[in-house]
Amino acid sequence: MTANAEQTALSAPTSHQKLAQWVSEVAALTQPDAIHWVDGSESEDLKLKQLLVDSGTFTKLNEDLFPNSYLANSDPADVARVESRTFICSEKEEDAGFTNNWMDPVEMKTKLNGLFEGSMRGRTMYVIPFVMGHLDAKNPKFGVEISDSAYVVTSMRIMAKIGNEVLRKMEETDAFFVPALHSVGAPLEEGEEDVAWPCNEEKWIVHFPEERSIVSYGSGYGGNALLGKKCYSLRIASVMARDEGWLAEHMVLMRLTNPEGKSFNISAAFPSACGKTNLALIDPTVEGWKAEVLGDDIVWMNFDEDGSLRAVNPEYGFFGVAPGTGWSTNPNAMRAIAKGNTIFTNVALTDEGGVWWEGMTDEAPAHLIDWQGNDWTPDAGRPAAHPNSRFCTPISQADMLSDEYYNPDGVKLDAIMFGGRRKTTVPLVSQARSWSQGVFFGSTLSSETTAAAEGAVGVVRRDPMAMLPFIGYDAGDYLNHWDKLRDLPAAQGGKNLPAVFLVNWFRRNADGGFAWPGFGENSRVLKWICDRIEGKAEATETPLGLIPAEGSLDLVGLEISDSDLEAATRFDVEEWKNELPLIEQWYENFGDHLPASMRAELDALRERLGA
Ligand code: GTP
Ligand code: SPV
Ligand code: MN
Repeated sequence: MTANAEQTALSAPTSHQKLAQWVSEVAALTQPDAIHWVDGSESEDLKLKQLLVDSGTFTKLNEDLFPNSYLANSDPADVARVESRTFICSEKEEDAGFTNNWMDPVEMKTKLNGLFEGSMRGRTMYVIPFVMGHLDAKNPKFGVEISDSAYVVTSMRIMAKIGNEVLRKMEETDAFFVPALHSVGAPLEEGEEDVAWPCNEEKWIVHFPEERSIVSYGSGYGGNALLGKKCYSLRIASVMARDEGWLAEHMVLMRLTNPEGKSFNISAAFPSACGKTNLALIDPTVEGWKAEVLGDDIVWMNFDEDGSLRAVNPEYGFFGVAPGTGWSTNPNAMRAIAKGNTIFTNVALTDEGGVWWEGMTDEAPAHLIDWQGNDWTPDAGRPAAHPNSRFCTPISQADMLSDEYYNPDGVKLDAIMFGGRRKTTVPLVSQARSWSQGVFFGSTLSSETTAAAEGAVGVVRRDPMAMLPFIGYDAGDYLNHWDKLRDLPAAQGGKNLPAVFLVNWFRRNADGGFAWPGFGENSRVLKWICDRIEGKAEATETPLGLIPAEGSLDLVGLEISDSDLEAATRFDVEEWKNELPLIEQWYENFGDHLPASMRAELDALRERLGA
């Protein structure tokens, strides 16, 4: 460590002893040129953005088109979460379960220590105090990320509450915080010129669930580097939730109000890049219904004294998939983005200093600079934006943000939806008959893979509760935790669990196109769900669950052919008979950790199918 950095570490501007000590240990190990305690101010933010422009990481966009907004193009080898390099290092291997990579924590720490030695040389080490969820929650969830990336600091400032206000609050109670250490793994030698997107070929995204700590090395991309998001709010939080009787989930949170003025709060778990942000920001097409957003990616749920499940969004921004987000499909997202204060990653740059991606407008501009910095024209034969390119925008910029977003107690949840991207088999909407069946829907959730993680795209994989890459412990224990919620609130004087629904916007018609128009038209399904809760909509029994009875799905004004409607909503016994062995096979992975109730649900389904 340079003398300068040593001085700063010693005079840490905090009375939080544990924090001061951790920062000085990390500085001694990583040997940064300087230490910067992030205060979270606007002036600091602007300085960091200028620094990122100077180093070539950021391109400042045209102030008239996108005020205070920037474009970052990443290294082409650092564009998505790296699940193969993501580890849950519990003390015992069986506690990580079959869905996670595992390594002995002592061995892992030795390895990481070697990598972090001198890893911040030539760079500034940023100390970012943050809180996920409300600062005035009963039990605020603090974290501190140490990172050598200014891109991470400016992005974390959008996604979480950071800086002095958080630090002061942590100091008041000497609060526990999750230490989250991040380095891009690209030290600079004396006189060495930096690159626009420093990273390392070797990547490690590591969680220590017992200790509740995170270490990430080698990547600068979103879910790998903004450690408050998936690493803390899902992987570590799911472990906290297991121990404390609550839930940390990969979900949208929204509020719908019917023409009579009654409001319903609904959460929805869809795997990555399967439509959460689009649903969260829905523009309902059904007459008289209003939608408000509370969250688009992560929901924390806890029981109140009445035994009702209450939900909050722990994040402060959207980190949304850009491609497919457009003025016709998602005008609410576009309006939020257009207010500025946005960081774009891996989208294309227009000649006017704006941004473009596939699906933003029907017609592509005649010339662009693509996400890799090359000239691009519509006949280029390759996408201009990376399929997993992202916009990072403050949630407060959404006009449709519900006032309840600011309620630290959260909203009472009326319904939970599970949904995946399936070309066949899964009908538009089905309601579970019981909580157990709802957990069965979640436990067997499946989807065709997308570009949000590395690997092949379009392969069907099971994704329990859309949490496959995010469960911080054994997946069977996780299902048990969900299943047991049935009993939990009883001790508190009653249970009031939300209704559960399975949805699929992505079923195909005979021509291979989407059978259901989706996007704003999904409000028709939401209406049916709310009406079911009120006992106003008719349903038909299927072996799986309850689907809309003829005429109970509001189709007024919808342009859809009879054959498409049939393709989207149909329950097909044969398709489900084919699905059974796949579920059977999936359940084998859980061994004796599979809840007995899930086995019973599968047996009952088989019987109802006559298989
Ligand atoms: P993560 O941020 O990775 O967790 O993704 P997400 O679940 O928020 O996904 P998002 O809403 O960004 O949507 C991903 C892709 O699905 C985009 O390309 C959308 O255009 C597309 N999509 C979303 N909703 C629908 C829909 O109702 N129908 C169809 N056909 N496509 C949709
Ligand atoms: C996802 O992949 O589910 C995302 C993007 O929301 S990331 O923050 O990279 O996890
Ligand atoms: Mn996500």
